[in-house]
Amino acid sequence: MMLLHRYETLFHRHDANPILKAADWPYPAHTVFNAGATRLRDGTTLLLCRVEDRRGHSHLCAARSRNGIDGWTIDAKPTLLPDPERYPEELWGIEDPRITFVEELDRYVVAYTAFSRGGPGVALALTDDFHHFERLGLVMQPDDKDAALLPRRINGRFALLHRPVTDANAHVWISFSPDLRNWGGHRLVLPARRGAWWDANRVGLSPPLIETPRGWLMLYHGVRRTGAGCLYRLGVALLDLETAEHCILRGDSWIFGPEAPYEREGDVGYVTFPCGYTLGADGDAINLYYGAADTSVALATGSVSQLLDWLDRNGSAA
Ligand code: BMA
Repeated sequence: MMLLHRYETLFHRHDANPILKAADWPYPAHTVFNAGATRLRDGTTLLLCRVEDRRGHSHLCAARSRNGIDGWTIDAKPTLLPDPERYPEELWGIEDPRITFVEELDRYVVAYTAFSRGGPGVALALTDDFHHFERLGLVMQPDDKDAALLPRRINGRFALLHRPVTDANAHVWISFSPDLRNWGGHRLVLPARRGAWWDANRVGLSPPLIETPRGWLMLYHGVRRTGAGCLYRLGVALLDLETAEHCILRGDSWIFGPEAPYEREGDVGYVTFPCGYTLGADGDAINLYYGAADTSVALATGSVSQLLDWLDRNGSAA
């Protein structure tokens, strides 16, 4: 259906963007982007940033701020470095963390991409302070990435969204586990569309799912390949609350994409890549943290209820 009204702005860029960049780092860093996010018990916003060095390898580094916008305190040295001797899957670095606080464990679970000869795979690590980490190792073998755990069990099992590459295309899947180590019950949740669509061929989960009374709200990225390269844009879908396996609504158009100069220019131009968010005290305001052009971290604000309302008007049953 053709849209007869103006496109709505669902996410508003912060004036202070980009809020974090390599020049802010206390040690040599080439680029800082694709940060996982959470709010700590004392209200501090913590960003677990992907930091790429001049070898091209990435590690993770924590930055903390009272207001989630400025005044960042950045760890003086890398917070989580690849450990290829014990975890060979991390040979070429660790990337794109997504953070989920799991009340049952009273710990944060970080899902990240471990990159090595076999390609990118999904690894998990547990922490309660972002200083000490317990690695669980690789839970999804290559080629797989863009994973995040749900904050609670679904019908008795932990649930992980992830993005395996299957038939040369890439779709979002869900898998289940009794113990975070053994995974099964794999199901396709959100397939990439085909043809001219903005989210044709390759999609992936962006930040962790947002639980709402109507279902799990999913922000996902679509990769549009063009003659000039790729465009990484953001879309929204709703998964059913009971199983998180079924997409009940999927937006037709993308809702956020590279427009600002810092999103269009950088190591990989035309990329907006959110890996985390925090919610406001009202449970509705979303602070979305995204990597801009694989070079810096930026912030955009939105609202859960507005996203749901937009989906009702611009989504279709998938
Ligand atoms: C994806 C991931 C992201 C990156 C994006 C654009 O495949 O590797 O880390 O931001 O490509 O380069």
